[in-house]
Amino acid sequence: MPWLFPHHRRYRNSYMVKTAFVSTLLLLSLYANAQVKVIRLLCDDRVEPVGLGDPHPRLSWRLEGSGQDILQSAYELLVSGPHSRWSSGKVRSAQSVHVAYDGEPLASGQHYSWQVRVWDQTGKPSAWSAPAFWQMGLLRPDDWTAQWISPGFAEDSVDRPSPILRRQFFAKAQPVRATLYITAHGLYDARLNGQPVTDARFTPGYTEYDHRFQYQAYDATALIHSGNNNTEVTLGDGWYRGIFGPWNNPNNYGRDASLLYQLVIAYRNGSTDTVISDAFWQCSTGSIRYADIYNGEIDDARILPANWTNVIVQTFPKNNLVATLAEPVREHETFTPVAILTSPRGEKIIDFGQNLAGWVRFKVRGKSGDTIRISHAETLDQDGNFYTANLREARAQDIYVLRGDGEETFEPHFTFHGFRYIKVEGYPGEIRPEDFRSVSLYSSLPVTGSFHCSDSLINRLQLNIVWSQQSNFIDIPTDCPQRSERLGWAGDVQLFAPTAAFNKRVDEFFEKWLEDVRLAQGPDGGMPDVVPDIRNRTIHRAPRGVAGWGDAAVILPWTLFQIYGDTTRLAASYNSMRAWVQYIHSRALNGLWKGGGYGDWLAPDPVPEKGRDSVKATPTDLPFISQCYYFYSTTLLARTAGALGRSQDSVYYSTLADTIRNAFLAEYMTPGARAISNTQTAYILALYTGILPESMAARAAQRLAELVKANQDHLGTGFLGTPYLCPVLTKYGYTDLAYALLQQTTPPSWLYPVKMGATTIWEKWLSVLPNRSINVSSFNNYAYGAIGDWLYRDVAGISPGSPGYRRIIIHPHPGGTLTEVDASYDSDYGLIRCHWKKTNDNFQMEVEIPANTRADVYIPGKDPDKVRKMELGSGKYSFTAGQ
Ligand code: RAM
Repeated sequence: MPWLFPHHRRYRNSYMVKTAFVSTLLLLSLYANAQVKVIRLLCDDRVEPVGLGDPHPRLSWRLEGSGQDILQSAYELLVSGPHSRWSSGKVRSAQSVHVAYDGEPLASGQHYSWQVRVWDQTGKPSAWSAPAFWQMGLLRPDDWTAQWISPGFAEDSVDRPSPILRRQFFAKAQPVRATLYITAHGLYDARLNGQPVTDARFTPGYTEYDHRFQYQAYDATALIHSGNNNTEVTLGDGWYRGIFGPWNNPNNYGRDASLLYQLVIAYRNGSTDTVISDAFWQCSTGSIRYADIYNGEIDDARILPANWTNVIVQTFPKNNLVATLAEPVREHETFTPVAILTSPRGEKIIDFGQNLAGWVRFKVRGKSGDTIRISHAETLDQDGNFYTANLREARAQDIYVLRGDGEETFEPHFTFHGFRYIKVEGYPGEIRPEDFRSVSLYSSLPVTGSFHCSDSLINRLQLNIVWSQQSNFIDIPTDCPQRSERLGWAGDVQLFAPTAAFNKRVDEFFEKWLEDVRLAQGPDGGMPDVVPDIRNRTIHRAPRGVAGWGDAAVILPWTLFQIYGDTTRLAASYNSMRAWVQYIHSRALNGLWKGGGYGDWLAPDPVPEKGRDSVKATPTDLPFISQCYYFYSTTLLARTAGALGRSQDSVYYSTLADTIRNAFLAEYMTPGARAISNTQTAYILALYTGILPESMAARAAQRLAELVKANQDHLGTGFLGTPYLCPVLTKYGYTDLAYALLQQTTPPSWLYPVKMGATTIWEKWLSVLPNRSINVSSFNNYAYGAIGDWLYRDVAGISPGSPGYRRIIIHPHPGGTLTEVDASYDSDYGLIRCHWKKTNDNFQMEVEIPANTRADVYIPGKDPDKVRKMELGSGKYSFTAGQ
């Protein structure tokens, strides 16, 4: 019995000795001179944002101090703007996250600086924090004096070079502040005096363009000088008018490429100049001869802009412009080639070692007109040849034509590819590894989580999850970065969101997407299964109301609320959540919703293998699945109503949930908890969603466990069942079985792809068969990466005990062959960490709890009765248990 607490007394002794000793030492030094510090000031969850659209920005800070049990008892905020000053006064409150600014109305374009100080639990004040700032965006349509402009020349409707728009302007002095507000129909690359204004890519981002365009605001002070200046903006087709969507149509949202540009230059004497897009701009085209998200980019470096002509002023609306919520896409890691190969077919191939979304940057010397073609692929085929069959219609090729004047560097601008390998054609001279880099591109969300354990295959799985997350977070959450799809599939989003939120800070990113959900939802509450809803532009009546996909309208806001505790945001989604439930409700008959759609998408057909009898998978009944989701969304809506103080709604939807449950039990379950679909997913959904009464849960869980065992410790689940398989097994006492599934290496399993060399999560359990033949699919789809939530939550044991982690649960579940796990999550309050280690003699656990929170810490024992629980305040603790 290596790490069991032999009996209660012994356990108490070992804990008391250890922690009492530690705390005594700390307390002595703490109360001698400790003063709490206030750090990491965030405004609307961002560091010093420029271009804020929120009239009541929500301010957050962290407390930092040595010792234990730090709590905030009061705070004071000070905000100073150009014409106003606001002090909150001393507010007796523990709130340190999302405190709404409540001073004078904030003015368009203005700069505000702010500071905060707090009082700790003993009433001792901190010093004032270092100042931070935010800058407002253009809040009203009238604030835009700029006009929409488009090139004045005729364009082809598909094969068109990227327009360049330019203007010269005069600055009467060196500015003290210059801010550029900018957006486009299409994508933009803006320069001032030849310098890029930003390292953000694919701006202004992808939204429901029929309803809204984001604009961005940039501090351009350093790029402008006294005297003559010039500015130039290149426009790409992007999501707006490039080829995109299920039928590969161009011009989905419009045919024009247009720019809206407003540069406000402020001088020391208080005066300002504004440079705007208007009829005085000129246009031409340059080296970018073609650029498209799916197909790639053609750059002819010999071509310089010439024949500048007039632009056209357009009357497009400006009342649909919105400030940008989320961090932009930027370039991130670069990879050097790990191998340069010649395939059996004679192709020159570079392997960068990591599948990702991005592009290749290379250097070259050659003659003017030499043409290099770079093709992209995620994998090689069974024989080692370049494999592109899974790209569907996406050409995914970049072409560069050389100027021929010495060393040239190329990287594209308005496309991205999902790839690990490239095929190089036409490269003059030898292909040298030092001349090629793959560059990853993704939304720059702060990293919040880390998970490491003693099993290197699981560590690679975690890394693959992170890579599939970032490859598919390119302004919108997508299903794949490589083929002619790259759509915001709602089911994938809601299933993966909890995992995504451990790895990175995702609230603004998903909130932006949720705003599009609200706009895309029909007046009847019906949810498209893809948002932005491009499918309804190209397919007549694309599905609405798909179980598990449409439910993202409810599940995602609720999930975000659990993690970030932001009631303002939850309230913003409330109507949309209710509309979705009403949509289902109005289509249900006798309490039953048949639903439609994809069911347990891509659930495996187990492939017979040597030494293992296969159990033929029967798909889970679609109406059964739909009913579970009907119940789940209704229950979450009732809870949301409760959290928002809408008690009538809460009662109404709880009662409706009972009706849904009763209909379910009558139609789909025997009294002995046998489901009409005898599948893992059926039991998983019935248990996870709570539609099964607790009285039936233990038996249903037992049946689930039996099904897993009958499948020789293999999962049999698709998109909907997989995320909750291990969590449900843990909840009902089958953690050992969950570990058996996690550590399984034959297919279908999470580690089979890892063993096959995967560097991202595959869309299918068997995207590559054991004989290495390829089963056409995406090699980069995060859906099955949803196991990550269980790794953090149950294996490492970190989860919110109350919305936003004000209260924390630390409850690790050791198991399998793991001897050590070290994981952390950087919550709004600070770092939460749990590190456990199992030796032959004992179980050791180190825990870190941030200031201004409290945690319920569970110390595992060998059987569930032996788990010990204690409540702790902030600090670092270590425990040793057992002999
Ligand atoms: C495919 C992808 C995507 C999924 C849909 C239903 O396009 O697998 O992830 O949500 O199908």
